[in-house]
Amino acid sequence: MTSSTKPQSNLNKFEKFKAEKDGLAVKDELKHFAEIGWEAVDKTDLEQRLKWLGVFYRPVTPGKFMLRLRVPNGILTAAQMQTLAEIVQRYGDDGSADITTRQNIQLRGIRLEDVPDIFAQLKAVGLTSMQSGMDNVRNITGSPVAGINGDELIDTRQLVKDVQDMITNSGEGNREFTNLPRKFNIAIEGGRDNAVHAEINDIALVPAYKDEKLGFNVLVGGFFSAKRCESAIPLDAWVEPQSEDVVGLCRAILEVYRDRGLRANRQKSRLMWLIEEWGVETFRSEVEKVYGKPLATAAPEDEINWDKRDHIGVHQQVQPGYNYVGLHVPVGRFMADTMFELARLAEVYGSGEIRVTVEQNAIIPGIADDKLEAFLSEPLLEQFSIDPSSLTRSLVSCTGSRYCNFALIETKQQGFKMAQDLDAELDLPERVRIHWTGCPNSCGQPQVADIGLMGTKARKDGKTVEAVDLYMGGKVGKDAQLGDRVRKGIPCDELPGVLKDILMEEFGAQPKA
Ligand code: SRM
Ligand code: SF4
Repeated sequence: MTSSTKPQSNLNKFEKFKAEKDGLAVKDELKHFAEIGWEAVDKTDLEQRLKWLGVFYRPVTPGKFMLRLRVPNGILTAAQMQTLAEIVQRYGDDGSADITTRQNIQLRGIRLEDVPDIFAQLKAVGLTSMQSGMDNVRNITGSPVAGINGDELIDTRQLVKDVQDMITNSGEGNREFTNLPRKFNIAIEGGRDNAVHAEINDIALVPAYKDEKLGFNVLVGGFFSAKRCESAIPLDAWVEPQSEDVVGLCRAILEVYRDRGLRANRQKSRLMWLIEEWGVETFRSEVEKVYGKPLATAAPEDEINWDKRDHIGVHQQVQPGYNYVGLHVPVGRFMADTMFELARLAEVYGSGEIRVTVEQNAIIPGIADDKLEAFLSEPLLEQFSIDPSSLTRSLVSCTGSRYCNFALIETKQQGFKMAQDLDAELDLPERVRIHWTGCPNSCGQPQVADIGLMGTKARKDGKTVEAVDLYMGGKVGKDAQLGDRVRKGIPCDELPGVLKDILMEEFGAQPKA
């Protein structure tokens, strides 16, 4: 059953507009929109359906749209990065790009009338933005060092791409999966350090040996929302690491979610709510029916048994004589010039590839030993350091109020400044991962951080001020676990002092000599 034929009752407004016209339908209207101008576009098409194409109207910057791409497994070619740089460049100071917490890229400053051209440019280099927003499957994440990491168990690159191609009809758009009850996240991890935060995805495949054979254990139902956050739970299933099985299983889970997922209340529509309503055994057997063959039971344990790495700095690849170098991109933000430069460096020194991470940083792989020294003296590395100071190194931030109308606070700029200031004051014995998120939607994943900061408002001296709720105790890598809110409503101007105390009391920070 496709989404459009699903019988609906008690439809909420999102279900109604999806039933009236599929989000993907606006793809054929882009030229018309370009002619009439964004102000004349139907409100639902403008503010909602365009997101099916990755085109986001930004109420904070009307007329300057955000374009969310898909970057499967976080891997881009230099030519793709160059194209993205060219797109952003035409918008001058309005043009920029962000690496997202899903190992993806978003472009800013985009004019709606340019979108048809931009889509042609993207297609020419094999990129797509289809189905990257609203009730669709988001960018599919994988280890950013897939295929180059000596300790890898499964190279996920092709698998991630195959799953994306199935969902998006190779980037052209696929109406089979454009009317899910809600957004949906998939991660496929092939390494031991859980680079993808498997536990916070609706489907996560994690490496596991079953009867000495390597494959994936399957976790389901992880999600964050303003109402509730949950870690994924075991489906008690194991799949072989072949495209047919991995794609088939993802398809089966998506079909069950699409056709049977809860749609009445958007606050209770993510996959976990369905799993809970049915019980995981029933969910598993419904998936198995659609999968069309018996699902193997899970391996007793998975192979996620390392601490999480951040990939910054120089690392030897599995290919002898080659290195990958992780560059710290402060709060994930690029301008056209830095994107051109990254593309150039990847071509001149590396294998012509750039990878991005869920920590919003970049990796250039394939740098031969004899080119390393010259690479490390390139001016871009002064901006995108391979040895950043402690707190800035592990800083992650969502978009915040600069561009996001849900935001209750500004995030990237003040987060970066606070990290820099505290780095200047304190010596830290180990990494402390601080994540900022501008509102309870949790795009900046404060629950996975050592210190998570979630935007809110507080009253101070009779005024409403920007503030944060404080989360602590998030663990990543092996034994990943979500942090909890431990304090509410800390005004942002008091935050540097609060963070300093926490860093000294709980993370062994010492004032610099
Ligand atoms: Fe998110 C909505 C940005 C990762 C949970 N998210 C939004 C919107 C689209 C809201 C809007 O229309 O303004 C934000 C766009 C702002 C902008 O202009 O950039 C937005 N989310 C982001 C990004 C860009 C944050 C970042 O700076 O990296 C991330 C883009 C990922 C991507 O490439 O697709 C991003 N969002 C996440 C994550 C993290 C993750 O996936 O690991 C989450 C929590 C995990 C999850 O979804 O389970 C997340 N975003 C949300 C939610 C709450 C979902 C829910 O079930 O309630 C919303 C609001 C919604 O969907 O109703 C939301
Ligand atoms: Fe916007 Fe809130 Fe997501 Fe930040 S967490 S990008 S403020 S929706």
